[in-house]
Amino acid sequence: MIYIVVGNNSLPKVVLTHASGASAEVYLHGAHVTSWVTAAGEELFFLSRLAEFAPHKPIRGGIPLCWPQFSGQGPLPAHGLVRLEDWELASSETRADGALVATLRLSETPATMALWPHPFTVELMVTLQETALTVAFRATNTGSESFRSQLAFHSYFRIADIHQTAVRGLHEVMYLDAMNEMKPTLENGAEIRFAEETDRVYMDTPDTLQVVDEAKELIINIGKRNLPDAVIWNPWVAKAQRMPDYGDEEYQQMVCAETGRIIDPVVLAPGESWTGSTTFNVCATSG
Ligand code: TA6
Repeated sequence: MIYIVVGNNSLPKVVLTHASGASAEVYLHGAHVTSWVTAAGEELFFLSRLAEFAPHKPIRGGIPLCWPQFSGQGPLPAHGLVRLEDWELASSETRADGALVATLRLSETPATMALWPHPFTVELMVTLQETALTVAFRATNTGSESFRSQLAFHSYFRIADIHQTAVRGLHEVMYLDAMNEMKPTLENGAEIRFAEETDRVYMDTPDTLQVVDEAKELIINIGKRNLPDAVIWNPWVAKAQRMPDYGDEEYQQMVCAETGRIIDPVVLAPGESWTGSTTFNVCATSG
């Protein structure tokens, strides 16, 4: 089933409940996925206990959509415009195989045009299956001039303990280290572990990576299409204390493993569209 309910702070959210018991939630505010619960009852996304559900504020957790700009890599607000706008539920369907598909849509608004003078239509297709969640983002240039755009699914994963968590799949990949003036650096470890603030943009990455939650004996597999880059982020202690919508201790229960097109932005000519997608599924490491 797919239906709209009143969510936190009276913001509307789309709820998808699969026949298997799996479920997902997407706020119309920012087309922001805030929850994916597996059929086994495991919540895979982190959502801060201090997350603000307020107009023109991003929700801290889930999957913030960063478009047309990633982080501060341009003149727009951090991570762009669309995570701050109210989208609409354009369509919902149950496929013959039982998968649920909700499509959310946003076109330019006076607020976006004031900051970025380009007409556009963006869509987020959320597909929930028994053992997987897929998010697909499509951008269309509906204006008369070309524009460049970056996209990132800024996914916050809920983990039991950052000290027992690793990210795999980025061995021998070059990254830009935001903790060292964006210095190009080679990832020489088979897995990434965390002991300090970590903020890295990995370039031209393989199309699969994994978040390994050793304490919960779970692996979150992340498969991406048309998204060459990945970002790994944990704020650690000092930055966690500086974020008002994030608990001081919450850096221990989350890791961001983001998928995107950041280094080589997409240039869309008038009338052109572009799509990037990511599929998440989870498996046990024991047994
Ligand atoms: O993706 C990592 C990052 O760019 C970090 O530098 C940090 O700023 C994080 O995003 C959160 O950004 P936000 O604007 O959502 O607080």
